[in-house]
Amino acid sequence: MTGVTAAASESGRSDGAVTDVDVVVVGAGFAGIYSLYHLRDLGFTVQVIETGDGVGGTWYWNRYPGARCDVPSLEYSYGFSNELQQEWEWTEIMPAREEIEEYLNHVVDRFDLRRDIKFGTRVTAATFDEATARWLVETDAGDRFSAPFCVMATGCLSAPTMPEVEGRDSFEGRVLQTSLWPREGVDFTGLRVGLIGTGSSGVQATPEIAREAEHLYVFQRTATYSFPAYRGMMDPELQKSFKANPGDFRRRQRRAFAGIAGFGGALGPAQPPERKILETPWEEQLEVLDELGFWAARAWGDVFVDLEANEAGAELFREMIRRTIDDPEVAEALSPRGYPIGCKRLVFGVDYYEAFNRDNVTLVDLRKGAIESITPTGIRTAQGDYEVDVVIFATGFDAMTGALNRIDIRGRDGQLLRDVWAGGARTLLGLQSFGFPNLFIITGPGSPSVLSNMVVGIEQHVEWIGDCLAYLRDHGLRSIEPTLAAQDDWVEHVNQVSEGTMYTAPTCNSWYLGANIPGKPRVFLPYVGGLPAYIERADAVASAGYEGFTLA
Ligand code: NA7
Repeated sequence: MTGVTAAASESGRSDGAVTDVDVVVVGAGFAGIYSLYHLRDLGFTVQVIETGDGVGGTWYWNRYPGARCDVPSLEYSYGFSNELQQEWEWTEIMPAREEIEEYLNHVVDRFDLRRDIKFGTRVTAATFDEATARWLVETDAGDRFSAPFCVMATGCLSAPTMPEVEGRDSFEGRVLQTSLWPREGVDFTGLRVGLIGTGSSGVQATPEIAREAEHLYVFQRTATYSFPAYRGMMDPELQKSFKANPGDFRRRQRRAFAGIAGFGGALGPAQPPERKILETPWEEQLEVLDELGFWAARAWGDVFVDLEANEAGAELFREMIRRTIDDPEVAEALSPRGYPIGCKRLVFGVDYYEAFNRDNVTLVDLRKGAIESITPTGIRTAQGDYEVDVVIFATGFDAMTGALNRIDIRGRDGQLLRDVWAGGARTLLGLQSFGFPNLFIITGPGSPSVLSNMVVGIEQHVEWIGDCLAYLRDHGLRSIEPTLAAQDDWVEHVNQVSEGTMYTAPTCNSWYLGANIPGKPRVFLPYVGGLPAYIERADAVASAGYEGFTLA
């Protein structure tokens, strides 16, 4: 079905050539790659459009030193092809960015997918034409694709944000962003570096940059709970036992709350233990601290479900910081206070706290005086000036909705998705939004997405979409869209299950809630009910002939 039609196209536009395909997929990370493979396998013609010059999404862009996945490699990999699982050898338990990028390039070449990916091209607009029930997708390179279906595989953390700091453009040194890191890498030898942000990116980069730079200043607005990341080379026996029965392992993943089967035990116990921190005397808590270090805070069943218990766990965590950091003032500045453990996505680092014992690392606690401006020679705060050669922004993303809202997505009646979502994203199952027929979102807001193993969530979504498109084709139908009532019910359910959890505590300000973006409505974006319950619901909807959706 792929072909170039000139001038008057089915999309109704007449100003240039339009390429017709069955499905346009936006993005070539884990989600876009599998969408291409799976939908092509089902007989659809697919065009993938990717901004980067290579595949990988998150693992293509975030090239900062120390970038690493916090889910074990055997868990964080595709299960759709047994041949692929058998032939690929992971070298580390927790894969580094480079290894994941290599893996995804292997997948793309192995299944001959590259020929249908257009690289170095950003999608700027997607417009639905009701008369033809087709999407017109336009790019910054002037391409125009027309397709009945559009799959947004745009990622949950792919729209970087850089705060509007006065004077940023006046800086005479180099400005870097962790999520847009230069491909050739950066040599910090002999340089004074200012790193802003202490989320996962800042925490992973800190010890790496500290080893190289003349001096590293870490500008911290909120002290983080950083747990020691598991590091280790892959045990060949473990990999062998995985390969002996990967099907069983993949089934267990989909039955696990967060899509992680716990294979090899690298993430500790899968279920929270029975004991309660609120019923444990401090001396006994300290014994657990002696044994488990920072992980002690997670060794009680009540820490993640009860705010008082959570604060007890946080105090134990702070005790471990005091034990780790030489300077008591620095230890106090690094101690997270005022928000629960787990309300923000857990951060995993290697030697993060230890880096602050180095002579060439200074913590700048912004609670004692915020950043006021960037000067030509450094960073000015209310507590003084810091002269640096490089400023690095590790300041995060407009999560879950940012990448979609940066595209002019116009559905029925010309309505813009970002306007419709101005008060908060609304979807049915995180897959589709009312008013936007035939537009699918992979791991969209309202699905387990970032609260589960992304690869498992992605595979499940791609397969659901594939089944749906095949169903429409088999039944001679051309469009699908949620009903408003079903969408409202789902949004209410998503909100309901998040109520009373750590995630929505009044003291919590996370990107899950959009709280890191000025003006973004405070709405809890992912679905916290767990992957198994979600899959059960999504499967039931499909089995009932796509109940809650309008098919035409
Ligand atoms: P995060 O987790 O959103 O972290 C961003 C960090 O940047 C965080 O410490 C922020 O402080 C800080 N930040 C943001 N804006 C500013 C300004 N204006 N001044 C000072 N500090 C600021 O992004 P990451 O890239 O680290 O990680 C994103 C996800 O990737 C992570 O959760 C994993 O899923 C992988 P704040 O806490 O808002 O006070």
